[in-house]
Amino acid sequence: MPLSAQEMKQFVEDGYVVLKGVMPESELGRFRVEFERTVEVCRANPKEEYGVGFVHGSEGKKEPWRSNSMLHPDLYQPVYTDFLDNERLLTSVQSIVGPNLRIGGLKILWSPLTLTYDLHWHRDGRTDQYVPDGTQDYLQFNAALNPDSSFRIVPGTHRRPLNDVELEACRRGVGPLPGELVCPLEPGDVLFMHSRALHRGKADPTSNRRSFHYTLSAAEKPVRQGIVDEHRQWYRQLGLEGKLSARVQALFDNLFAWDGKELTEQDLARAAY
Ligand SMILES: O=C(O)CCC(=O)C(=O)O
Repeated sequence: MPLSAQEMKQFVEDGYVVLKGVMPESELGRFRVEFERTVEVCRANPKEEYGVGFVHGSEGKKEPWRSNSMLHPDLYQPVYTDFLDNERLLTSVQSIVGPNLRIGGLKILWSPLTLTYDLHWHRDGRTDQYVPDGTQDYLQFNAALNPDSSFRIVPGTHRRPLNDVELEACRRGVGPLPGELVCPLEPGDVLFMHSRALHRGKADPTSNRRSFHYTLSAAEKPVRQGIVDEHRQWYRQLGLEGKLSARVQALFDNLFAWDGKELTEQDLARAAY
C-alpha cells in the first residue's frame, strides 16, 4: 500500500510521518528474541567491526546504544532481512524513493542498561536538498519492536535554513528547541524521516527501546566504494544466497549490481563541490 495523500503531505511538510502497525503483531515476538541476541553480543564484547555507538558515563564507564553492522556474521539474525519482507513497508518507501529499491544502512538502536542515551541535535545528509514534491533518492526510517518515544524532530527544518538557536544546538546541544516534537511509536510502527530535518534521539534505561534504523535507496543512486565489498563478503559468509524472499533479494541484487562501478572518495569529493 503506497503512502496515502495525507501521509505524503505530512512527510513533505513536516519531514516525518509515522505509519501505524506496519510490522505484523504475530511476528513481533520472534523479532524481539532475535534482536535481543545481537544486543547481548554487543554488550558483552563490543568489537569495533560491529559499528557500536556508546553512551559515556562518569569514570570511563560506557554502554552501547547502537550497532551499524547487522550483516556481520557475529550479529546477524534472520530478522534483519525478514522484517523487510513487508509489502506495506516497501510500497510506502517506493512512494518517496521510486520503484527500484536498494539496501542501504542496516542499524539497530536500543536503550543502554544504566546510562541515558541523549544524542545531540543534528541533520543527516547535509548535501541533500529539499524537493517540494517530497521525492528523495533514499529514505531513513525507524521501526519499533517495543514502545519507543526516543525520536525528536523540529518539523519543517528540512525545508529551510536553520536559525541561530538551531545552529547552536547542532554543536552537541540536547536542550529543548522551539517547535520540537517527540514522535512516539507503538510496537510495529514505522517512522519515516527526512534526512535534512533537525532531529535527535533520547532513551533512558527504563524505556526498553528496541528499534531498527534502516536506509533504503533508489537502485540508481551512486554507491560509495567499499560498501558492496563489505556487504557481499558478509552475505557470502552467511550463505544468504537463495535464502531471502524475492523482494528482499532484489534489494541486495540492486546493491551488488554496483560492484566495480562504485564511486571513489575522489569522485565523491568532486561531486560535493
Ligand atoms: O535515536 C534515534 O532515533 C535517532 C538516531 C540518529 O539520529 C542517528 O543515529 O543519527
